[in-house]
Amino acid sequence: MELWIATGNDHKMAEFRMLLQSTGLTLKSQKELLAYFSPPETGKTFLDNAKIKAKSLFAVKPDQWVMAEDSGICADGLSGQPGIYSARYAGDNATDVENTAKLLQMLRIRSPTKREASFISCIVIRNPKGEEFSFEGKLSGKITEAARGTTGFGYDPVFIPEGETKTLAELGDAFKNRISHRAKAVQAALHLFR
Ligand code: ITT
Repeated sequence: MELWIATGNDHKMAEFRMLLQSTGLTLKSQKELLAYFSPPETGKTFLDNAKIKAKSLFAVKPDQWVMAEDSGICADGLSGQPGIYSARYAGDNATDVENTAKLLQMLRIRSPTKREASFISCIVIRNPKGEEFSFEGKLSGKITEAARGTTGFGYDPVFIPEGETKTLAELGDAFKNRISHRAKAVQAALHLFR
């Protein structure tokens, strides 16, 4: 069975491949479609945005299973920011390095000591009947004062999971995929594919 994933983010796609390996599903990315454009993420919550992405891909793949995810990092010292704006925190076409630099700078200015944060992943799945299912995963931890490590993507170099001393980007992909927000959300969804 095919599962179409509504993401243009290759790092997310690689993680989904690892996390869904045991299901035997054939994962297809929106990038395999000619002229598919991601919809504007106009929602106010992770769930809203994941629904928008799932609905948009389902419109062109109505006879398939479709999955979308919206995710981000919420810093307690910044009242939950950047949250749903994580991918574009430093501007619409910002790179991971620019977004991460902005997060460290904002914490330095507004909240140098309160460094708790969490990653959130919200997954929405639509089946060929058009039924919709949603799942959430959370990973708590804290934000470092400087980037460390080379694996993963996004804010991984500045995030230390609770109970650890290294950043996600130092702990490596295998470790991340055991404990991440995305792993937890996928785990909760697995029953749909059994
Ligand atoms: P799609 O919408 O096409 O899936 P995207 O990267 O724009 O790709 P989001 O809108 O969900 O995805 O934004 C997620 C951002 O949150 C992502 O770009 C990172 O900056 C951050 N993020 C999410 N999960 C992360 C993770 O596991 N590690 C590090 N940063 C993460």
